[in-house]
Amino acid sequence: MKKLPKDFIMGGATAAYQCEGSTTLDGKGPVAWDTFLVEKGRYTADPASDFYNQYPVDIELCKKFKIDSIRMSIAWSRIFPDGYGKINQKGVDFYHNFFAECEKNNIIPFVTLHHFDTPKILFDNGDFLNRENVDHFVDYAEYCFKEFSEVRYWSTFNEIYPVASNQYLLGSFPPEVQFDIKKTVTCLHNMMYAHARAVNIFKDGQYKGEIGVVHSLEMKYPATEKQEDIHAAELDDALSIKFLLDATYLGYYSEHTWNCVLKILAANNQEVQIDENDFFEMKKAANRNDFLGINNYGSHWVKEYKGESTLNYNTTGEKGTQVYRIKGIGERIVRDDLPKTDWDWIIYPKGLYDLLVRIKEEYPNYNKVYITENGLGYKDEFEDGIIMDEPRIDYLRQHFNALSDAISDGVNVKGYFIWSLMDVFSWVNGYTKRYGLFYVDFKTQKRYPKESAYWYKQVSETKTII
Ligand code: BGP
Repeated sequence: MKKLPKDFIMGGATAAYQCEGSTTLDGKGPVAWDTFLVEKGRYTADPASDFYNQYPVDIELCKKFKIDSIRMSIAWSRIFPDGYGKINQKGVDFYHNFFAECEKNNIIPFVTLHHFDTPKILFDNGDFLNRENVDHFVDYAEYCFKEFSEVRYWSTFNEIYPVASNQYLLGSFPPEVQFDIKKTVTCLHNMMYAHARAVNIFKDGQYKGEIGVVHSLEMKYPATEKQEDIHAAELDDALSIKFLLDATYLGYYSEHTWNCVLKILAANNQEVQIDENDFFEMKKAANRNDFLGINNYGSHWVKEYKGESTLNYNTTGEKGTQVYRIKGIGERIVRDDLPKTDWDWIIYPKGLYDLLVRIKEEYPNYNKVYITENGLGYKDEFEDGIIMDEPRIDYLRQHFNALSDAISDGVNVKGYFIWSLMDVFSWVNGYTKRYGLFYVDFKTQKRYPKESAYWYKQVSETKTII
């Protein structure tokens, strides 16, 4: 049986919009998702897991189940309903109360400043395509560093790549723009620049604690050994992995990364201008990241694709319906020989191992890693309060083993946050795709520990992967 280090943090992850509910309560400002979900008529983020009222229950569960830390996010529009300017004291109080409850129970809050929920006024104004919003984000970050001095772990952003690609490439998030590489790259760069500025403010201001960023990083492998497929995987990798890690740890884009991005843009008849002055802040921040947060749910196999972009994003859990072909990059193929979730996400724990080893080799200044999200989306069955989620335990066991191997091979991984702590609502999949250690009955808001919660507790107590 493999082991984890003694000081390894075992956590559970959440995000404000996916768990809090109370989306219009106590002065909270709107976000684009509020109207988007109503327009789609599928479901809304109310009540979600009613974390706004239930957080003491969730903290208590953490304590009981030996979960050391809750990864959560501050809803920017609870603090600044318009994104900037007037402060909403009730929002500020809510988070102070939450942090105090954590402190009382010895649970570490691991705080993200932005998890897909830009205040609506700023979102409608161009979100991170608009450089004014970079300034607003940085001001919001600085306000939080000063106000919430009880926090010791800060992440600037959650998943910059999915923000940019879901908004402007795949169109699965509002404003539902598809196949716009220029907007995708501009958004990626502006958010990385905003991250760098926030890091520099944090470090120059000598705030206590650690700061980092949470990236979604999933390996891209060539579908075959053909040169064309190797190149397609390289292009996908450059845009979705290297662009982010170069920006984070080099403070500029390497020649290889930038050439790949230019190639993708050219294939789509687009160009991007980046202000060279941005690299000043980015280079200054490159060695100041205390940690890298990694969200990892699977891996991708890519082959050459020469046609127009076509997509089908599996939002229903109907296996085998996913299609992903992007002009100028390639096609992510279905691997029939590998297990998949009902939402067509390929389960490949070795991908996590390969990714970690690669980061250590390619970006030696990465400092340390927290796995900030990983977990299995599953249609849990609830029978008289009992939830036997054996496939989730199996998924976790395999990923913990991969992690332990990476640690043995010298990667500095200091903690793991399962997605998700309790069941939450899923952005494009609603309430049926469950990830939690604790089952939430969304009608009564009662929590029930799943079988996996007992497994997780044992791993946390023994630091042994059972
Ligand atoms: C990540 C997000 C989370 C969460 C998770 C699962 O990209 O950071 O917020 O939603 O993915 O995704 P989904 O709910 O689409 O299955």
